[in-house]
Amino acid sequence: MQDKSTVLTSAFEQEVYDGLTAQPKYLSSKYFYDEIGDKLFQDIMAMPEYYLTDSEFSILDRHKEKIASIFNFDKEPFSLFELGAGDGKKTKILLRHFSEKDIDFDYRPIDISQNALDQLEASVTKELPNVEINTLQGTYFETLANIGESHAKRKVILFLGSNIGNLLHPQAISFLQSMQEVLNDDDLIFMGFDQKKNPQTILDAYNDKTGITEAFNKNVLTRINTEMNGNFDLDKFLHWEVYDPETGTAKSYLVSKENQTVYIKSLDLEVNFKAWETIHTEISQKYDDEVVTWLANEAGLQIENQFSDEHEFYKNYIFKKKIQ
Ligand code: AVI
Repeated sequence: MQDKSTVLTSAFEQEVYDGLTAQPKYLSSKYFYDEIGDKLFQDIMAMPEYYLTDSEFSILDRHKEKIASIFNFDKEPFSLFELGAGDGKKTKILLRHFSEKDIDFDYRPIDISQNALDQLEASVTKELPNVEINTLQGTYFETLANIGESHAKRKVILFLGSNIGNLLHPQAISFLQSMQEVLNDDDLIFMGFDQKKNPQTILDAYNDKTGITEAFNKNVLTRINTEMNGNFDLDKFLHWEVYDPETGTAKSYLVSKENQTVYIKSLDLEVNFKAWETIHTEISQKYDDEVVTWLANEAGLQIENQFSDEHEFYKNYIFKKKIQ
């Protein structure tokens, strides 16, 4: 066990300590992402089973004209903020269309990674030279707070990829609330929500036969091994996915295949696993209109419009501040 002299130096260390000493054990999916995890997530998005990316791509392509007319309803200049822009592949559909239609806007992607922003800026400047891009480095919450209500132009905030699905409902509501707080009356939020559907389609998306999702899930253990001097044997854990069609919650686990003890040196922590004991690592929530309406309402927002792909697998909703 950890003695009193061991100092936990980062939020990651503290959360690993808390999660692996809890009953049942858990680790946060935010720690899947490092250079290897980012690449694995890119690979997931390119998998045929992971329908979310193609669905959102198709929505943006099919409805770009209508989306442009809503974003640009008053023909006044606006700023298009994007939270967690990544490589901007989907967003470029809108950027290209807005640029071709001579819509007056500037693009303000927000990301924690300066490297991701530099790459995005370089590719947008090359492919879409008429688009004005101003990158903002920081966490969503810091940067949103800084944008504030004082931003001179009207704001449209994009949050794509159903990233909200990695939050439990109470966290999703406070996240939406923190966005709502920076909105003026004419500002908009455009957000992706993966929908409830045939449970098998969902299980296939999170449990591909090629093992990419398994490697992604296990990357949190790899990170503990490299960053905290741990000795997890990845082969002694199963990737396991469950989906509850009633609540719409997909959950990922790592399941210990045998009785084993893992030692994490930086935490001076010995973790005992019984055979078939679980570590819960991620939720990927699936939604329907009722739940999205409820979340929005709780956060002081209302749905203005919604767009769906042809299979109704996925929806993008436009929110505004609720009229009191
Ligand atoms: C980033 N996030 C929305 C993905 C999802 O679908 O929950 C992460 C992911 N996990 C497994 N596959 C993809």
